[in-house]
Amino acid sequence: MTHAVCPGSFDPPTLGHLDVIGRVAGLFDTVTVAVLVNPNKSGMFPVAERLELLAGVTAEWPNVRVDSFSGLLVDYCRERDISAIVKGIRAVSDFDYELQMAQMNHGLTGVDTLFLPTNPQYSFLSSSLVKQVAEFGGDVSEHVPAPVLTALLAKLGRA
Ligand code: COD
Repeated sequence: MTHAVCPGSFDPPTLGHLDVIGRVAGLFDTVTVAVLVNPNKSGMFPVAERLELLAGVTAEWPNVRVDSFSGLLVDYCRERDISAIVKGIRAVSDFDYELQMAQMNHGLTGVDTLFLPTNPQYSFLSSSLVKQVAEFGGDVSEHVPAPVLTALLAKLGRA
């Protein structure tokens, strides 16, 4: 059984995240989408709501499950026998930091990180840009799944 993790903040999940998760679901027997619980950063969406949104938008892939974690990602992987971390790469700027994390994580426990290049249509897309555009009244309907858009607009009082 091959088991990969797609870790992230997912605050909120975007179509870029979803594209990567769907492609990973086709490559591994089981995929866990793991949301980091960051005690120093609450984010716009509480972790419980991110998990609920992720569970809904990944329901089409039966081998994808969602979970949250705190602490080191490598410990999470070791405890669950996860053999690969998969990250989406949007640009060279992503690669710089992701490479450092991948090498640190490999050094810590030997877990490997695989990089999936983003689908070009999502290469500029990030949760923070989505939030910023939505906060100032811009249309983000082409960048997030419908349930996320509904939740985002409700949060901004524009439901
Ligand atoms: N297209 C493709 N991929 C995308 C897109 C897009 N448009 N947007 C984001 N992604 C990818 C990101 O590159 C990333 O791989 C993943 O989706 C999640 O993105 P985010 O922005 O939701 O999450 P991040 O980057 O904030 O998550 C960082 C982690 C939580 C993975 C990281 O900080 C971590 O592992 N923390 C745990 C503590 C730890 O172990 N630290 C030591 C690291 S060496």
